[in-house]
Amino acid sequence: MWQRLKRLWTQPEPAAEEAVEIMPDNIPVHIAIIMDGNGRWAKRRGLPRVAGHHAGMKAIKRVTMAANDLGVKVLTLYSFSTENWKRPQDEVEFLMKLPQEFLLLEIEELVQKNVQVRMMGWRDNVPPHTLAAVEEAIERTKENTGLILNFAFNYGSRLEILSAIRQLAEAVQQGHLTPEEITEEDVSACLLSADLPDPDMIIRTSGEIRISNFMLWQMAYAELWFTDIYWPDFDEPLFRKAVGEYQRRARRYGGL
Ligand code: V0D
Repeated sequence: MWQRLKRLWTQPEPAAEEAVEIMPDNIPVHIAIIMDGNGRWAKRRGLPRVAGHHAGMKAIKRVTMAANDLGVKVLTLYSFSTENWKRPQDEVEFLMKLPQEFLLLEIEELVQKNVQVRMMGWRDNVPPHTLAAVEEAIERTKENTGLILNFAFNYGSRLEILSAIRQLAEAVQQGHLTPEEITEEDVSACLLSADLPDPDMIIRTSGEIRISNFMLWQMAYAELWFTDIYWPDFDEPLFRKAVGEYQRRARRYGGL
């Protein structure tokens, strides 16, 4: 009884949102999401953490389709950080099976909906079976011209910036340019997101108000949006609420 009541009290509201008016102009071009709260979602239900990761995968499908319908061009999803290797080995092993499972279930629809899959992160350390599934999805969708579904996977922003610094230092040492000649564009071009626009909006779920080593350089002008809802409960109405809020902010601060 107590357990049941505690669960009722402490669970976040299901994301029951009123329909939000969205203007067809001024849709954010690039939305990046920190998909937090899978473990807590599971704990609240008395389920193992991995059940939360699995439910989180279902939310990816919903949000991808919602973003595609709205005409968003790039959806970046932070699915695994370079620090996540420190988690218990059995959890890491489970996580490394999710890309395969996700792609096995969803690839046909992604192909059919004109979605292009990409990976932003370091390929080394990723188990071969995981990487093979990701590379196959990238290959099968590379000609698609619709939404870019960009998985930040084995990604960390400081390491990304450090790598850019090393590339530029190397170029200076080789005599290709001087330190004074280095531009912001040069730095952007050395990042893993080189061929993508900067995110217009960053969403983090599950009540944490931090950026946690995610797209630190690229987020310079991004609107930040936070919700207490756990990632597995994130749905289309809540996604549309976030985009509506983005549009209200852009109307207030833009155009001056
Ligand atoms: C667990 C919530 C899809 C976040 C979503 C290994 C944590 C479910 C992918 C995926 C994960 C990655 C690359 C790709 C296709 C799919 C994924 C991880 C975790 C980290 F090309 N879900 N998902 N990757 N979870």
